[in-house]
Amino acid sequence: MGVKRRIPSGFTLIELLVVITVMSILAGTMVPLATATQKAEKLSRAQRELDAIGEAMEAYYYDNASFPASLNDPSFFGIYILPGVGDEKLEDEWGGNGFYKLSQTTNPDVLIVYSVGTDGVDNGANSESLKITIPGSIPGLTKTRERLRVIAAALAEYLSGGGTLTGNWTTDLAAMGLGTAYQKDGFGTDFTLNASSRILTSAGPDRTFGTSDDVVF
Ligand SMILES: [Ca+2]
Repeated sequence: MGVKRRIPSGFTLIELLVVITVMSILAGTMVPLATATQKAEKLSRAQRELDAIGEAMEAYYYDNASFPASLNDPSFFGIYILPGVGDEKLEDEWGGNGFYKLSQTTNPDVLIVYSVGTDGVDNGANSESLKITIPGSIPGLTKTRERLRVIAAALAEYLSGGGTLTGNWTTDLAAMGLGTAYQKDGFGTDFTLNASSRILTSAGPDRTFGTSDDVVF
């Protein structure tokens, strides 16, 4: 009767343990590397998206003298920004399915569009670091100066043609032959025209006359 010899398995087991150990060490170094790469890609993608949103917001402000209430506002979404074009998205890279967040102060209007960041927690616009700040004063003043130039030219022509001013802005504007498109500055506030000094004034970004940001022409 032959005695069945058991195949010694100890050596194989040690080998297996070594292989497992080596693999786990390798996996342990590769996973953080992959994670770091993914994180860097997400960060740069988020920055690109925020930049694109910022540009679209400036264009929106130029046309509307205010910022939209939200990113999916129908007057903004799909008109000033087309998600999907140029890899642009409105969804926060770390916000689940949520959009990037908006924080707005007014008079002067400043909009901050921000991501909740890698921790996925909304710590507020001031605490978050991945954000873009858009001052409405830049597009607003561009529009204000463009309108002032047109009004000043029309005013000069009107006065040289013997026209007189009443001091009532809408009346004088109509008399100059300009439509209501020129009634307001780039912040949605009516210009004023002093009938005697013939000075045109915009209340500026703070929408208040008599402050240092007034634009006088
Ligand atoms: Ca002002």
